[in-house]
Amino acid sequence: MAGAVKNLIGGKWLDASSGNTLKSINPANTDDVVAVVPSSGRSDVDRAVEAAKKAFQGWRLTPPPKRGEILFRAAELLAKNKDGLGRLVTREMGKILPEGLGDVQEAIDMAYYMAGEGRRLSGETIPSELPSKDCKSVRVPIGVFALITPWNFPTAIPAWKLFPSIVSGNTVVFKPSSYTPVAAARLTDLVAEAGLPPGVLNVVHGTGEEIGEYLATHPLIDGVSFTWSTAVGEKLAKVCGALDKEISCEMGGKNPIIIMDDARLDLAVEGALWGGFGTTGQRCTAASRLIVHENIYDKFMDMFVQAAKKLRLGDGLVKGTDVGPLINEAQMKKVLNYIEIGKNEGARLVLGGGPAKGKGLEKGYFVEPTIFADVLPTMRIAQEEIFGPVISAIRARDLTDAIDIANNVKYGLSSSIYTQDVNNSAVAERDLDAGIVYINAPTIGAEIQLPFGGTKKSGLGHKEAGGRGGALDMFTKWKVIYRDFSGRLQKAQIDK
Ligand code: UN1
Repeated sequence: MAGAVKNLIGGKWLDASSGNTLKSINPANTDDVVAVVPSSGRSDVDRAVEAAKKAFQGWRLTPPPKRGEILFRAAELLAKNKDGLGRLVTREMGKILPEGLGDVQEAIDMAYYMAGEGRRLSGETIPSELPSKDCKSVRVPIGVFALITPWNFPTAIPAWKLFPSIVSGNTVVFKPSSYTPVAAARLTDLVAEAGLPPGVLNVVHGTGEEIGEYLATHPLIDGVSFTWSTAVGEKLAKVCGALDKEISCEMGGKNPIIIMDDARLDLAVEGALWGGFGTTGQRCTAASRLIVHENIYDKFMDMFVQAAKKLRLGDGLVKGTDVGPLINEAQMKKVLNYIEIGKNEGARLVLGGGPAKGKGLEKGYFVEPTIFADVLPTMRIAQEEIFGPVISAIRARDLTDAIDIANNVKYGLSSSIYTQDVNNSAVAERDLDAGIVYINAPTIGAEIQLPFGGTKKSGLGHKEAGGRGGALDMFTKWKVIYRDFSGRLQKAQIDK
């Protein structure tokens, strides 16, 4: 057991006021209880939001470089604890250990990057049309933020939201997924230990059903940053919009890799395996569609299926494992259901297609890496987000056809093309309707110093990560200051 986890409210570690708890379970071995966690209710949320509200005035006035120094210390603590925290991510979420460590590394990167923002957070100075008058725009914090995060990146996605919101001068109430609360709690322990004043960062554990919407719509909440499904994000955006709250949502994806007939097929096979089956397909950025030029379709598919057959399923903590379990029974049922849908739609199952059996897999939520060939672009398995190890391969006549197929879904998060032709890559870069385009790399692996987010039903509001054009826009608002030191009334736009 990793022990018991508590809420963090106004600098104090507390149980849920009801005393209710929930268990965090290892998805590779359901006998393994990672920890017991508070199952909070509305009164816990009320307390946390009030603590954040109370801390806001002091934090708003703390110089940003000082806020950044605390984040720098948090980054150092995270780096020191990377190994243990990475193992915890793997144990609680299921992704293989190199990815568990990568999850933590993404959080570390974000902490260092946002620590530096403390000394930038810059606006503009712009000349006035009048003498002895100056004008500038400054970024100011928005207030109290609700941060609601999913289970697939238990430390990285919280870090995308926590560090920029805090360095910008907001105070926050963070509700991590109830499937990965322990890794989130360990992350926030380390951030608190770095020296944040009480109430700046509050953590409330519990289920989305119980407290998610209540937190987001709380009267004292000024802004909401949410990552998970399009259905929940759109609903939250509607209710929060009606309440005049700032809200940004990162949501689903149906990300394509286009493989042209001039591509290096060895590279494309490797990229498709990593993009499609990495994290067991449980990324918003997962490559769930391969759009393959008809001239090389058979050859590529042959190479791809042969390579996918070699993937080893198992506990992510065991060395040599390539693919871990799904997060829980509900996700497993959803993925298996999509496999049935694919079969019924007439797609050709060429690998996998069911729960994985074998030694070491008895007690986890394992599904075989699954590949459907000859998928038509209109089939549900080519249109809907599955969030599991299921890849649909579609034939394309040429680049124009491939881009049409790629764009003809409701999502637009990430996309990719494999080609050795500079003109093909330029056309794809211009015409793929997605927030992220990769050339000769799979759809996953965005770096934190660039904005992250999608078009269409993949994203709402501001982008995550990055600085300008990304998270700083999410967590600050612009204020414009005019200062007249002429000692007389000067009138803009009025002829003398
Ligand atoms: C997600 O899937 O929700 O680009 C986030 C990537 C990671 C982040 C994914 N850096 O795949």
